[in-house]
Amino acid sequence: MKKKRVAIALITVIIVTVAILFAGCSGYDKFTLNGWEKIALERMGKLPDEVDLTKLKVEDFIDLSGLTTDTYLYTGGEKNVNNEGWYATLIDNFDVSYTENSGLNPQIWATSRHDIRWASQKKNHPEYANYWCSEMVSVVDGVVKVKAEYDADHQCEVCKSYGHTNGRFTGGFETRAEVVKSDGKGGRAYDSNIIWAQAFGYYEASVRFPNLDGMWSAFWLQGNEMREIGNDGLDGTEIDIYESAFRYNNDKISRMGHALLWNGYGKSGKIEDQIVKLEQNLYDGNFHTFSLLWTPECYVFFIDGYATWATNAGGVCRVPEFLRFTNEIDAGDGYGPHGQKIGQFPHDKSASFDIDYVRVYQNVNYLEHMAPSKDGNPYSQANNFESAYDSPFDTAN
Ligand SMILES: [Ca+2]
Ligand SMILES: [Ca+2]
Ligand SMILES: [Zn+2]
Repeated sequence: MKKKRVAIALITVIIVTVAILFAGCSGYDKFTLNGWEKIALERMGKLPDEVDLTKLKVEDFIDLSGLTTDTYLYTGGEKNVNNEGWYATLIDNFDVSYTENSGLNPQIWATSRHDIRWASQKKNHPEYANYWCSEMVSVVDGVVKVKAEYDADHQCEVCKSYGHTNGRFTGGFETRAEVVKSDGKGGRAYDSNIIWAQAFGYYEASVRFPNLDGMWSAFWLQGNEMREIGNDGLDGTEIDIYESAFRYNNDKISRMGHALLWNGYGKSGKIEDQIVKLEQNLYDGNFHTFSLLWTPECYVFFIDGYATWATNAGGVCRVPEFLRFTNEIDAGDGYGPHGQKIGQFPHDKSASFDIDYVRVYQNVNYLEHMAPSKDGNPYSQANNFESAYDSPFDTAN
């Protein structure tokens, strides 16, 4: 009996030692929550040393219980608000396929504009250019599929009229319609017509990455005023909930990038980003969830339901932003976002970025923190979701 206890104690010591050694070299992140874990801790009534900060879940931060996960669009009037003030605003399970609009609900979505996304980086290979085309987007069995493939004889009428017939084609869809017009100099310009936008709230999508060299996908938010140089990120911030440029993992650990970009993209542009290391393999061929809690005080990012980054960089955006799901292909340089080497897209293979659902919720307590709209009316398509913020350096709209 006594001997057995000693043996058990010894085995325990060995297991604990091995566990510590593994934890020491595994490289899984502690995750950088910058103190915003206090939102979860206060709700749970716990102290920081009582919880594992790598295991804080969405439901530790917010309570979405009692709210629908069925396809739904809030268009005004009665709200079904739960105890914590949350209500559903936009839920699309893509379980209804529309005859037009690549199968997407035209009340919510438009496909990203037919255009060149990245010019070829190889002079002798103009066909390495990456083009976006609506015809690459379809809704199949409750899933949006954004295909990516090389096409030497692309037949889309719009793409053909632009001379985009030989290259790497993919696309995206968003809650904004870009409408082409003349730039007055024989070229193309675009109106950015927002179909649906929201400031603050909780945003979640379940997606499966395209699994080929030279590719990445993204779930991100943008506003029409995010190029305005004044007001830091308050008048618009690109919020990259994720960008999947981390298929190559030399140490077999999954990585993912979150990012915030504000004050435009030129010299004035500011960026704050975070690359997190994960235990789970995000390239296992399954769907994974990526979500954002955007409060008036901070942003909290989640992967598969666990908080991976929190920050208030740029000041927190106070204007409505539209949603984007986009698929991208390298244009011969073999590099993707976050400085990642992603390889060359193979011309004899195709891949698909799959989106199973999108869920967005709002909280009644956040509404008063929104910036006023330009015309004083509620934000809507009528005022193109434009805020009263103005900047002498405005380079957008
Ligand atoms: Ca700004
Ligand atoms: Ca679905
Ligand atoms: Zn096209």
